[in-house]
Amino acid sequence: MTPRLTDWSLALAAVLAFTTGLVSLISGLPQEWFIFALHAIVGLWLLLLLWGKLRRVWPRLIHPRRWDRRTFYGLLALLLVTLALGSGTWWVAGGAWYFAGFNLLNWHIGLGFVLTAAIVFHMFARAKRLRKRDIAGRRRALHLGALLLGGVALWPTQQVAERVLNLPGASERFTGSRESDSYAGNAFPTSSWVADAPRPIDAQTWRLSLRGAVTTPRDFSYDELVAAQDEEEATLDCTGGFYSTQRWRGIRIGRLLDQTALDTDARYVSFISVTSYRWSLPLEEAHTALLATHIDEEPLSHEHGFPLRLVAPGRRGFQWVKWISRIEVLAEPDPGEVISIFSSSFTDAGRGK
Ligand SMILES: Nc1nc2c(c(=O)[nH]1)N[C@H]1C(S)=C(S)[C@@H](COP(=O)(O)O)O[C@H]1N2
Ligand SMILES: [Mo]
Repeated sequence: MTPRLTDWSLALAAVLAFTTGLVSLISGLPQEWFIFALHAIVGLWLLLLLWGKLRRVWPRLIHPRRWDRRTFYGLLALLLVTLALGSGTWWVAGGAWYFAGFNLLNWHIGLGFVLTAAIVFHMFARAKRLRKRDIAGRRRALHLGALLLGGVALWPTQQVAERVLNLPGASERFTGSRESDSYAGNAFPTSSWVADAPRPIDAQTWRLSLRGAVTTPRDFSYDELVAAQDEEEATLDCTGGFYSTQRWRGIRIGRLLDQTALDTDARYVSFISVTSYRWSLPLEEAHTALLATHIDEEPLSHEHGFPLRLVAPGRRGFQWVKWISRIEVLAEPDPGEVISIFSSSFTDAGRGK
């Protein structure tokens, strides 16, 4: 392949790796497994392409006479790519390594963002146009096709190897998350998207308010919600890399919404924490989701969102809002919720004031 074709293939692979990685963060339904497979395949493809690029720039790296400022950036980029691909691959194989309090998956995600930014910057500064002769010709096409196929073929090989070698990663869920303390009540790990840490909530004075596109806004007491006794077994799957299946108890959101009439333009239901952290579900999905007060017979612990948290099967953990005090029925989607999950930790309530 010509240098330009290698470089443009690398750029394409990087864009695909970034998008599939981003989409994987909000994927949790079993039928969305292919997003994760695609992400892995693109990673393996990147590895093959890098091999080609490395062979080309190798002489420039090993001869001190040929070093310049660009060598330094080249080496930095190589290090970044190695760490990003390495952390992902190692996590998938079952690696349990922590650095600065973050696991390999956390590092993989962080490095993915940094690397993408670096590539975009590099392309604006140095990208050369693809010419016809970079892509024309049977040999070129065959070569490119072989590399693509190589990436696709490596994926099942890696999956089988993982099982044959019985690597710890073989027991991971399709999302890459590892099981932790299922059916163990409040004992499973607790997690925050950033650092939400509100004060414990007094259930006797706490109220859940239902507002928005409804004919009569309503407040519910803790005891009213507990009385419903609806149950749901569901898996909380955190993008940080653990999952836990529990029997949740509380009130089905459909049952709650039935207590008032919805406006005809009602489309989404937004769940809002005392810290202002919020997330919404389409109305139909919200109907079947649960607002949990208990895990098995135990009330939720403070860390798990007492008095009330969202249990949204098939959604990733960060969407399972904890410490809910308000529900708002919406006519439009709420793009601001994406910002709310980052900013809530900086509100007074989020900092525990
Ligand atoms: N209010 C609020 N809800 C939240 C979060 C948060 O930071 N604030 N973190 C989310 C994340 S990232 C996950 S994985 C789950 C973790 O739930 P757990 O602590 O019960 O395990 O809660 C979600 N709900
Ligand atoms: Mo999470």
